[in-house]
Amino acid sequence: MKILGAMILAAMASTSQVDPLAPLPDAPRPAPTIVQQPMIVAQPNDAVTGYAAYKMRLMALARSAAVREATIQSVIPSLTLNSRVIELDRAQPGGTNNGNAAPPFAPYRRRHVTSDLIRRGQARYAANGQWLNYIEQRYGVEAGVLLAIYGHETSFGVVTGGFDLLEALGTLAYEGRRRKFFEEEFVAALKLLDRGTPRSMLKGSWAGATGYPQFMPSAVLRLAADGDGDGDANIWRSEADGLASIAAYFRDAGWKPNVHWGVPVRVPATLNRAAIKSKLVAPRCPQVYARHSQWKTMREWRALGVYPTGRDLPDNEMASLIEPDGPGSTAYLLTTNYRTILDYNCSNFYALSVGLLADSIVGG
Ligand SMILES: [Ca+2]
Repeated sequence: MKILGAMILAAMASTSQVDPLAPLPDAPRPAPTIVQQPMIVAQPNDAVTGYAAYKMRLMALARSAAVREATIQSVIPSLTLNSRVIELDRAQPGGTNNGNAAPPFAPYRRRHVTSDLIRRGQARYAANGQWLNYIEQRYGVEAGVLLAIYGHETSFGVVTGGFDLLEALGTLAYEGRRRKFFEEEFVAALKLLDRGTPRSMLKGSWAGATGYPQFMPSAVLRLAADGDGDGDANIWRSEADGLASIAAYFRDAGWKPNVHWGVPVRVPATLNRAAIKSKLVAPRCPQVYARHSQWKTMREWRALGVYPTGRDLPDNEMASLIEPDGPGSTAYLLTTNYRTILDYNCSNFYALSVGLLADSIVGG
């Protein structure tokens, strides 16, 4: 989830169509070759020697974070590099910005707000009213949005990733593109082991996201929640716990109860776009926020001739405008809660399709 943000951002700014919501890129490896060590990167001697030395650093980091010595010894000495993880990481745009136009939203939306996801989301919504209500009440986050995140991230638990998290995170930390980030996540994964989570449970995407919410290990430590009331927060086996954990994440990121994410609107052709352009530069993923207009109240938007086409928002609600495919196409007014979805995954396409899927599941 979150760590894909920069990649998605870069993808949006480039013509290369990197799709953050495609099934996680951890399909089974191609048929095994005869090489006995497929997990080792090219230049095996250099990489192995280098990694052996680097693992000493991982051990030191783990010790300074008070990870139990038995946990350290059970994981790090036998840890190997995963060449597939390196390959997938290097295939990412890596934050380069070539200044090309963003790809269109409409086809993305068709791929990610599908009748299949809507149907399966509706079935879950109908069947699990009791615990969904409980989670909604407890965290103040709409069940539709929780189900939409769950559907988008893992196709409702079908695709949660099969990479060994410690191996993937150790590899990414060693590779070094975002070393500090992955070192911290590696240590967080060790702490999950300390806390009693079995290694066999710690599977996920090549980029280290795990479980139904596709949390990074530090988010699991901080926010995993018990949604079914059995006293345990298991984001890998309990859907209710997975959704409660997503809700905990949203509440922590500032989601306000009873404020919808946004609404589709009709924009008059005469609207002066230059006059509503935002002058703020966001500290985090600025290219994503740059596509949002200035904030105005719904009353002010109506005065400019911008009207919701379906569901409405209160007059005093603040919203900013996005026209993902430019003037004359679809347009949405977005509330502060939309930004919480961006906190989960910083991509306008992601956040819009989560909102639209939520509306289709629960009824906009
Ligand atoms: Ca539970």
